[in-house]
Amino acid sequence: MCVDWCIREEGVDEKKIEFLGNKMCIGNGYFGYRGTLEEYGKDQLAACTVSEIFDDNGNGWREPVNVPNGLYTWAEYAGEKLTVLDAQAESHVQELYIDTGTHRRETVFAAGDGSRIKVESERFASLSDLHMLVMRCQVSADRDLELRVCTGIDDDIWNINGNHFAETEIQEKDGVDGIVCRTIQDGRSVAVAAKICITAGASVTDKKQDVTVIHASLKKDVPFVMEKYTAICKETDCQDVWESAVCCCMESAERGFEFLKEEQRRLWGERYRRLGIEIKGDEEAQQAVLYSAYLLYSSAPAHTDRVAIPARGLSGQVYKGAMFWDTEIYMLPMFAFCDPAIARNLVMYRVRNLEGAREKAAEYGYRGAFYPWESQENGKDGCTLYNLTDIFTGRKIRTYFRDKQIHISADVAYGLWKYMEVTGDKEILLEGAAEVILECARFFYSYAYYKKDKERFEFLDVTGADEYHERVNNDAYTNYMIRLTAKAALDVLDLLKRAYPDRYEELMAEIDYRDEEEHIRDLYENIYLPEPGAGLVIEQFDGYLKGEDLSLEELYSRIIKPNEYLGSPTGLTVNTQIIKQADVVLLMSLLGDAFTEKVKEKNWEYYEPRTEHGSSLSTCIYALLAAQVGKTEWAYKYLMKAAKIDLTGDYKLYLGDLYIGGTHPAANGGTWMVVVQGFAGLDVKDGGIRIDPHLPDKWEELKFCFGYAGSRYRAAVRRREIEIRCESPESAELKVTCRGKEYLCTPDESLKITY
Ligand code: IFM
Repeated sequence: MCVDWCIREEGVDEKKIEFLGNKMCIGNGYFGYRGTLEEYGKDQLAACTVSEIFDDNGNGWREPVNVPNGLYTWAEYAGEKLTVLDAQAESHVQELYIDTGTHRRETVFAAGDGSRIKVESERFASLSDLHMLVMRCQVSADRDLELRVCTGIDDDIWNINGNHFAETEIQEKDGVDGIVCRTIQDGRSVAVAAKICITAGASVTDKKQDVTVIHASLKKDVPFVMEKYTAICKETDCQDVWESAVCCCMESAERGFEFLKEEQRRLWGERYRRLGIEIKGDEEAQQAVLYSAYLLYSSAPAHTDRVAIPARGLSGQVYKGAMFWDTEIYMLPMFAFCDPAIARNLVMYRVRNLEGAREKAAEYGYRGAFYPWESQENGKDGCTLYNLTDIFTGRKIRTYFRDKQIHISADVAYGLWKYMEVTGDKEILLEGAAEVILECARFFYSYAYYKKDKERFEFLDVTGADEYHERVNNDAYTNYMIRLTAKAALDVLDLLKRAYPDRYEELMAEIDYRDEEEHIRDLYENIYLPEPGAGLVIEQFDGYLKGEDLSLEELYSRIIKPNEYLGSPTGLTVNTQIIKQADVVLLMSLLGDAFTEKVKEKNWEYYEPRTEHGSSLSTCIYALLAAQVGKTEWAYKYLMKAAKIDLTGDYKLYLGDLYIGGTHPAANGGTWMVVVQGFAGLDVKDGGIRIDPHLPDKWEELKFCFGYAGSRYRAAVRRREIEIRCESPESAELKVTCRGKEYLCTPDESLKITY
């Protein structure tokens, strides 16, 4: 496979510091480290964000904590700090190697006396020991000279809402330096420890205010080399965080940089092999698609189901480090098809947090489970009621994201159901997934309004996927997804009765559900589903089509201030048909079989010019549906927007005065969906899979891997031919549908379909 694994940026540009911090981010699901330089501090948004530890210090809202920066390092020569912020950089390059998850920098400084001093570093977030952030720095010069390399653990760190640590204790043991911190709200401990190993170059070391100063005598072109093994240990998985951190540092130093880097290559290689994506004829798309997968994997909790993937990954604290419906709808598909152990963690996270969802439903006077809009590690909703600020008046805006996005519970149920369909893992029902689906359905029944004259259930005062229009009635996406939840609940009940009758009886008693079945059936049979109307368009919500129908250009011409908020209650899109993100189009891309090709096409064409793509969740869905209905040129255009979002930085940085920068895992997951579920047309269908390709013109061949019901497959889609090979010898036959015809894929020979 011909892939350019290196993402590269040349030159120093202070305006790009924040953007590169996201673009060049590394992570291993345990922590993320922004793509900043070693000499950077809080003003450059240097941050190591950990998963699972959140804090509310009373200054804003609860957010994940950034821990002290163990990579903090710079060189000094002749009294001058050799950093891109202080000195003249003759050349500078920053690179991210996604095949090993390694960030690299190389800067040549031109010193006042004419000498050239080169500073290089490499770092990675280890996949073989998730606690470890490993770095190697190298300094060399074009003549003999004396310089200093300074390195420490910087505890004056960037936080959106200010300091999160009540106490920080400096520690030292066996040549390992560190800091143990305890959060303000819950007193949770995190330790950051670092061991320095000088592996080349004569030097003497001393300490100045917790910074280790290394005096290095450089010989012309002979580098000074230092390795720094930084461990991050949290009390979520370490009994004594400091002792564990010391141990981790020692062990990693023992294994050494090269060994750990080889492990990175092997472990990242396994991930890319699981995806198996090869795009022949389009190197640009190939790189962007793999980069998206890299970012998504970097934030994925392979080690735990205590958290899922935050909306901005582990690239910082934005969006409160919270997990949204983005996980189920956008990120889960790639893992369900390619890495089911991670998919299981993601769905089990919701199972673990059922209680929080029950409490939220009760808080609003409903029964069942109302999942949070911004879910944190404790399953509670981190969303504040006044989430935004009006930049004209400076007043807080009462938003209804938390109160009215009831579709989240349907997305959770949908995700669980899809996970089971793809992986065949029905056992998860006995581990709590059954309750989740049943309680989500119960919530919807308790929320529903039965409209007597029309003899149907309606859903009033909700907010759909399009957040610009809040508090609407009968949002199409919401209603269809609720029906699906009711169906899933009925199927769960049937399955339990048939396959696990004892558990069924127990559960009915435990959650007092016996009478509920009839309610859920009633809801399923009598819910109002907006149907295609004039021009086959499904109205996004009651009255949407009466909104002012204007172009995006016209809307933009009305903007007064660059970051003004366009949505409810007073933004420019209110009372217009301009929407923030895919909504009806999302519905059709997820529940494709419920609509005819013509209806899908017409709705895509209607909503596309009216969509502002003000959310990173939008373009991938327009690409997905376009690919599914054979609008491949449009699909390709939108795919590239989604796949390159974190490469180009083409995204909103502010909602009003709220900073929302970071990486975009939903778009990253959506990118995989477009390629595999859009262009190859893969989905589960009737106890097998369906594959209905529509390749973009320039793609000669698309290869990918997927799993179904515990077996692994490799597929190659060409212009007129599909080839599927089973890679699990003990598999049952797989039913494959293509263009409406059925085929069987057996483990011993590859299936070739001409389409
Ligand atoms: O969940 C999304 C929402 O749909 C649009 N605004 C951003 C959220 C987090 O990505």
